[in-house]
Amino acid sequence: KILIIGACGQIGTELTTKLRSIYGNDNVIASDIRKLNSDIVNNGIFEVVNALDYNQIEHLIEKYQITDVYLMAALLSATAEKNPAFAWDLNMNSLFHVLNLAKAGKIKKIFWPSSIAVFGPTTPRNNTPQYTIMEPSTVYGISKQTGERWCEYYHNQYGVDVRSIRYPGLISWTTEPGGGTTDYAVDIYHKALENGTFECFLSEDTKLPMMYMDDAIRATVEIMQANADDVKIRSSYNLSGISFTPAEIANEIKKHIPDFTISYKPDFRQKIADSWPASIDDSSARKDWGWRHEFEMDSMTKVMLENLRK
Ligand code: VAH
Repeated sequence: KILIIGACGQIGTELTTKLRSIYGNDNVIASDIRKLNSDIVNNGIFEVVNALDYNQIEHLIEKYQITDVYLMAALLSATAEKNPAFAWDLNMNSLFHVLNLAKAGKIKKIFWPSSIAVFGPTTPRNNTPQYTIMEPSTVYGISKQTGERWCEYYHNQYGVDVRSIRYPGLISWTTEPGGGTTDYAVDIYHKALENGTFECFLSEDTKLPMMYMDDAIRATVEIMQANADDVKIRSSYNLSGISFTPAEIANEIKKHIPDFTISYKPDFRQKIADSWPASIDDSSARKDWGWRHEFEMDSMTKVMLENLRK
């Protein structure tokens, strides 16, 4: 049985729906700090839980005889910069709770999301390797890098089966992001359809690694279904889909909405984006557990606009 913590968030919503469809509604328990998404709350089992409360999580694990936990609760990069102390508390201590429950033998497998934000301004920007300089300059990035170290430590010292992916910016028409630096790449589609124009908080040539949500969810399911021996990296895997700049995505949208216009007004998030890679080398994920991305910028844009139009 599966427990998803943070089931109403940007990734959690789609992950919960996917896991329910694969493993059945009775085997997937969704949880979040509040009842934030009516589909997730009403279409299966839902529990209110605080990711910072060890006892609450332990209680749910015993109540439903949980074996696998997906810990999706976190503060994203931009929000974390506004509240560093709380971001650190939430992002780190929720992870410790789950790692310690696995160490105590109460759960068997953990999924924990990392991010390309683990890299920093001194990291090689293009085709960033799996193993390279990592000096993240955001609280979010520091929390993800530290989390990766602890995941690997718990695996090596206590045999905890924890699996992780460094997600790029994720783009979806079903759920909206909250508080990230890559959020513009979702908002641009909404604004293109609503107003035909978009003001971007990053500069036109800011290239960042991105991925269509379906690919990211499939990667998550695949790494969790892989044989334990094939998951050789127990910190977190580089994962790559597409990389583009705001100008490039705007041009792609113009193919469907010819009158679409974009303007640029970089804010504090520009500095965060500038500290991150432009593209990612994910050959380890491809080799170890057979990862392949499907969506390119054109196919993603088509699906995004088609579905948002409805
Ligand atoms: C953020 N979407 O912008 C997240 C992500 C690649 C960055 O982890 O904070």
